[in-house]
Amino acid sequence: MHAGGKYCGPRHCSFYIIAFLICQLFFLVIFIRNDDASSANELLSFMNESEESDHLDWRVFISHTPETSEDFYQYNIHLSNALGLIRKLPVTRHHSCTTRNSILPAPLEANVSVVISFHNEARSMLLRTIVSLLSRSPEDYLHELILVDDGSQRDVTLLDDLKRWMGGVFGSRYRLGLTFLRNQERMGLIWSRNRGASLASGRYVLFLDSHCEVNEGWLEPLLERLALNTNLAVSPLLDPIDPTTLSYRKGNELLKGGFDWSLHFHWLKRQLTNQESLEMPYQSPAFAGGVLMMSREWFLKLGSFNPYLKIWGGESIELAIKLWLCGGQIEIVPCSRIGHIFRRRHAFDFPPQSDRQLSPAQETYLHNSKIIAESWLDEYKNMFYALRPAARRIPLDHTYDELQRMRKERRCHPFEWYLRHVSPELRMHFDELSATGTLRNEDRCVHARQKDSQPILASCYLSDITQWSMLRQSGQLSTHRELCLAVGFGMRIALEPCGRNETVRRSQRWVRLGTHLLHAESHLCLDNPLKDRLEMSTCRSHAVSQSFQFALEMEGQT
Ligand code: LR7
Ligand code: MN
Repeated sequence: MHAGGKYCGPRHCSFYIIAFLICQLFFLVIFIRNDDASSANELLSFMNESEESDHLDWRVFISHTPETSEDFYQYNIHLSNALGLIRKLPVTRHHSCTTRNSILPAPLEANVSVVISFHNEARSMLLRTIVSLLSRSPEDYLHELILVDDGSQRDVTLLDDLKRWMGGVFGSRYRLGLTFLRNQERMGLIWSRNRGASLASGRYVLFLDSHCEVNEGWLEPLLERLALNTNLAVSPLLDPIDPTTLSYRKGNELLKGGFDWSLHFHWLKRQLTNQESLEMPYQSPAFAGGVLMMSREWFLKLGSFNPYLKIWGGESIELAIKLWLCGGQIEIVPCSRIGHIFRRRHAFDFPPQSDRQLSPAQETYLHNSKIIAESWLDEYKNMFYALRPAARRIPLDHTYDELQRMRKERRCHPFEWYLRHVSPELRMHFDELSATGTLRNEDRCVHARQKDSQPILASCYLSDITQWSMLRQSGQLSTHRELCLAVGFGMRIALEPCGRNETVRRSQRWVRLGTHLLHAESHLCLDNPLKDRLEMSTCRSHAVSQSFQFALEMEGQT
């Protein structure tokens, strides 16, 4: 090998060293500039100053929102348009969340695919959802955004315009994956979210409504919890955004997600234990509504959202039940905050269904609930049917073989386990009752109409026919609105707010003698002497007019 060329002398060497240092400096400058560009401020100012570039300006994008009536979106559209791309949000989480650093895995092991399905969403609202996500998530952990336009009707160019706008802003500068999908026909949010998730490639998948604003530091606390347990699924704490004023308020940390025996979602109160503080993650029987994040692989293994559920409703309850029963857990993480507009009514129609007595929205929800009951509730499904008798009439066009196979393969617990270990509230409600459901006398049922306090007998097939609960301890007979059947002045039957103190309770106490309902204080029996009337009269053991049956007897079932 020759000397010369390959090895440097002192003069040459200093030249190389200086050149090397200059290169380093050059790369450092580029690196710092890039790093800056990824910060939220830079991102926002770039979006704001983008008029000179050739992509669609966001103000133009919003100005193409079709003219609609005020209640088309069920929120204040003018205010939403006026708010712009992003706004400062109040800090709603506990101050300790801001001061502590989350311990996170490397980005490649913890990156997130966000799936947003929308149907008839206003441009400004959807944009704010997306921009809040992009500017308040650490870039390395946000893997991709999958947007599904679920057959929006008025604004058919929205998705294409959005593609142009986002392509212009993010096209060459970010590693963020962008997928835009459109269902030509509306498929419902459950199917659409599944479609999005099936195309995702991040470690985790997050589902979000299209009218949310994520708050500062929302992602890190969720990632931190998920990294500790692969079978965990998490929800942030939801901060409500008012649909009229769009004001962003602080959500309640003392609530967890749950559902009742009709399979309706409810917030449940929780109590802090001695060692617990408000900002600590806590277990929850169900998700905080529909925002949830979990391992994509685990989501797919559990069969995604049940694909037989239609349009809207029940999917997060179904996922919660199967998660808990098949080896997972759910936590709500109060250091993670996401704002959501809670609308007073649905902002969309439901496709027509077959049952004349139910609205399409009711029937769709009932259909979905029936699938959950049949798939997961085992013998407790009787409780569901007792409270939602109309569900029996709803036809289902599939069998449960696949799901039962999954339950077996994954050795999922029976529903009993969920009652024992996950939702004592649901179990307590079951244990509290001695009978429930409609209360039938021959072919008619005892019905408490909204407008008056005098119950009558009505067709058992009314869609809102009253469901009664007979409380084991107090003997009270209550409706779901916490009104109790009582006997008042002149032996008149009336509905009163269910009493908690002894005196009131005594006048609301009923004793069951066979199928008779005996009022404890007056010793008279509930009777139907004439047409739809209800009266109190002397008990006669064989009187058919005094015979009342509940849809479900719980005696001996616990
Ligand atoms: O046919 C439809 N196709 C859709 O893509 C109907 C709706 N959608 C979209 C819609 O545009 C919205 O983005 O689906 C999303 C949810 O519909 P909303 O916002 O009209 O209803 P909601 O806020 O009452 O939804 C709650 O219940 C749903 C039941 O299926 C889902 O679980 C939602 O995720 C749930 N939302 C929340 O709990 C709010 C939390 C924020 C989030 C995410
Ligand atoms: Mn919503």
